[in-house]
Amino acid sequence: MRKGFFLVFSLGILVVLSLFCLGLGFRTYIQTRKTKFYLNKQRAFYLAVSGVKIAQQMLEQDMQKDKEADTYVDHLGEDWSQPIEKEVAFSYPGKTGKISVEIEDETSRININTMQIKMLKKLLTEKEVENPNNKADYIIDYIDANTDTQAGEPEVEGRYKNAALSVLSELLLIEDISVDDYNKIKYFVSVVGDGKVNINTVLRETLDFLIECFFTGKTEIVNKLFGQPDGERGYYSALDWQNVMSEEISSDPDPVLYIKDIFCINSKYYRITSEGEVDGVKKKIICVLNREAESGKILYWHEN
Ligand SMILES: [Ca+2]
Ligand SMILES: [Ca+2]
Repeated sequence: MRKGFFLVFSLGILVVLSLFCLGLGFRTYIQTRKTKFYLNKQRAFYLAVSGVKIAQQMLEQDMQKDKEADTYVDHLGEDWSQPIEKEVAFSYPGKTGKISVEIEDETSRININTMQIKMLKKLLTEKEVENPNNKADYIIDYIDANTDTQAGEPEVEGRYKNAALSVLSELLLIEDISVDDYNKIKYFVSVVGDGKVNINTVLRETLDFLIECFFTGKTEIVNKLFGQPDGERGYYSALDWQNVMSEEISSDPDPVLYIKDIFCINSKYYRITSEGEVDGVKKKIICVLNREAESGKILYWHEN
């Protein structure tokens, strides 16, 4: 009887101990995996940061090149606009990481802070945002210094910034603007720049929209303007694109007059998207910088 009891008791202890060891082993396994994950995440982050540095250097070199040639032009045929993929080897063998970097010209988009209300309403309508007119009013009221709403009522205190948006996602703080609305317009607008759009980097869709704002039904102007005069080379002077437009709208005495403040041929604001990857663990940095500010001043920085 006693013997049996001891046998069961010993077996019980053995089972408990085994379970404990298994649990401990599993916890250690999880802990090791977690540590490895965070270590790789950190490595990926440093790779992403060096990707940002590479991009900053490329933009700096481009600025120097433009300065030396005395042609301040930024277009999609330049080195900075080509995506960069780089394998990076670590100090211990067999370990590598990857950096992917993309640079976009922020002035290929329209600055929402300086947009006329008519234009903003048109953009929201075209991008199929619901209640576009009301939402454009809310955006304008949020940004403009004026403290009366578009409808003429006094603005409710605290609901409006009455200053320019600092980051585009601030749109989501505005009454009625949903994530869905934001996603519909985010590729066409920016919050930096003097309001001019770089005709050498603009998206076809944005160019379509801009021309349509000024010359209804004149899509042939877009065909002529886009990608001219020489594929990806871009326009080297404002006169180049103005001449193309004048030829196209000869019935109008001075079509360029309407839009001379809409386009430019170079840019100082750039968006860098840099991703580091180590063992399948990724870290992404998105930042916007003013490359003409001392040492490329970062205006916006986001990590995920
Ligand atoms: Ca350039
Ligand atoms: Ca206001």
